[in-house]
Amino acid sequence: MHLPSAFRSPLAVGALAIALTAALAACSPASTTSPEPSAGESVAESAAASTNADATTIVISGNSFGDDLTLPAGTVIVFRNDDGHGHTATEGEEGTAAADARFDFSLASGQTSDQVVLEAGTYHVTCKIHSSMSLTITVE
Ligand SMILES: [Cu+2]
Repeated sequence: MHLPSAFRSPLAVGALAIALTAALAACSPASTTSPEPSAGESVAESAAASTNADATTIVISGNSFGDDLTLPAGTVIVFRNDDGHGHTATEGEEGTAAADARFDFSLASGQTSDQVVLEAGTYHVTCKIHSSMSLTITVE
């Protein structure tokens, strides 16, 4: 059995090798043109969100918000429902949200609310499920 003459020719083998090299080079990415990542930005941005480390936690337990509070303006609060059933933490009175309520959280058992930044003034807090639940936060 004889190989076709082209495969025995050193010239043809050399041409094949060059063609393969060119094909491989075409597949590899052009590394010199990829954009440089901007230094230092992405890490700082992702670290801040959704931590309650600096928030004052108002614990709901035994169908109660606990004692009335006086807090400085700018304080960040969250509500945490430690009861085995749902509550709301709602700005309002006697189970009804205020017309201009600044928050109205539905909290399942064990759930923590979003943060509220307190402004100077008085906050009345109630639960829409248990109208007798009441908390007054005086913000100075
Ligand atoms: Cu409740």
